[in-house]
Amino acid sequence: MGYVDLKYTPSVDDVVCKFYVEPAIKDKMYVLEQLPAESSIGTWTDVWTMKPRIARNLGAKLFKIKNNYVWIAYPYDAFEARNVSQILSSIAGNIFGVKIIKNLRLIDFTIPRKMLKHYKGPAFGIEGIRKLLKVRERPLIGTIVKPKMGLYPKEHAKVAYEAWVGGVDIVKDDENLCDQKFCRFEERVRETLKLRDKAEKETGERKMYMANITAPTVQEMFKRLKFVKDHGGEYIMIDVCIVGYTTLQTLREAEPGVVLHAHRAMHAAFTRNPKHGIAMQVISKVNRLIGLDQLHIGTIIGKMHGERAEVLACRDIIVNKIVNESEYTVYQDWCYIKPTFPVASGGLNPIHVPILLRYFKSYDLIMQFGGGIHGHPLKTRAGAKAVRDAVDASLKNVPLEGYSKELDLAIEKWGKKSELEKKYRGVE
Ligand code: CAP
Ligand code: MG
Repeated sequence: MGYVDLKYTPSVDDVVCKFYVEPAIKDKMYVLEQLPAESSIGTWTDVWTMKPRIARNLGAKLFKIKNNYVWIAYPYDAFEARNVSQILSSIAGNIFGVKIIKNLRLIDFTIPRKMLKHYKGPAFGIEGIRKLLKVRERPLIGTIVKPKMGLYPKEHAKVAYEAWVGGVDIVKDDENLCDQKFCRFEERVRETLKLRDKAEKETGERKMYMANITAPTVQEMFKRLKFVKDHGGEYIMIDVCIVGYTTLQTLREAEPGVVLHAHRAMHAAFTRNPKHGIAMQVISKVNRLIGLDQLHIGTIIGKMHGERAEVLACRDIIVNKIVNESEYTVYQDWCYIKPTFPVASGGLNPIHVPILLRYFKSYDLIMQFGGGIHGHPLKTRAGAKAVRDAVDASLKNVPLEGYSKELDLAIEKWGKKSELEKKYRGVE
């Protein structure tokens, strides 16, 4: 059967994928036939069990080729619409391992309106989170308790408290802190939420704690979620790429009633190679679809890999109602699905604040600083104040230098803004 049909026009119900493909053999057309075949109904040879109705109703069609890019339409009926795991098992499954393909990258895919309606999307979204935190006109500030692990529960809570009092809105666990013997989950949550209440009283601001509920089983995750809620927590965090999409759908569909923060640890194992794997745009899309309220998408300027155009494409995918076709995206109308709050994290310090605002061109950004707060010369509280001051100064459009003692000390430790500007020339 012919899987390549350049005359085919996708229907509004098709799932359309954009791939980058490099064949490993000379016969490029053979490869382009195999790609839609293996990701829908085909295998390496004809089979007697194939029926005309299967080919007609469920076969994918490669309908556009431009250099190494191809667009493939998958019929709606090929999918269990409410099952992200099943969708990925087709469009992002076996095809990555087929020998005749040297490199293959899924760049983005369109979710048809008919499929969208099976999903809840974020419960809070950007508006809901701003309402909860009572912060309207500025980016939100977060920190990760450092070191990543090893602190006892009371020490962990104290670091969180210092950060909140210094000016941070949200404190989170690190991705590998779960329920180890030196810092039991329940004791950590109890102690940290106790000090959150104290910080709220003292500052008059809302303060949030994102406990990492990543656990060995979904049941255990629900147990930890319940513990957080029973103790007055309003947020939880999940290592989304590690626990998998079935887990995420299970959690979201249970209407957990707390903000869901998505930490994307492990994503780079499949998103980083520009020629092979699954682009971060795809991860961004499924997280918004399922209904994660916040998602790490990269910083452009921090310690983690992430090209500017891709980071901004991910931002558009999780924030905009309509995403237009571009080099990094396919068309998407999100209809009623709320936006996910983008998170920039990894290697940030206060000097990065104005640069981040210029890159992202929006206050709808959660900026997270781990080392950039707890590594401040005057320790955590001063580090948090330096970040908050950097946000204030940036919003007033005044220089960071001379704004406060804490900010000056941060600049002294991590470098002059002007030097950073030079390094990252090209910021518009
Ligand atoms: C940041 C962080 C986050 C990264 C993850 C870390 O700490 O806690 O996990 O941001 O990367 O452990 O590195 P620092 P990404 O602020 O001290 O770097 O957000 O790109 O997924
Ligand atoms: Mg971390």
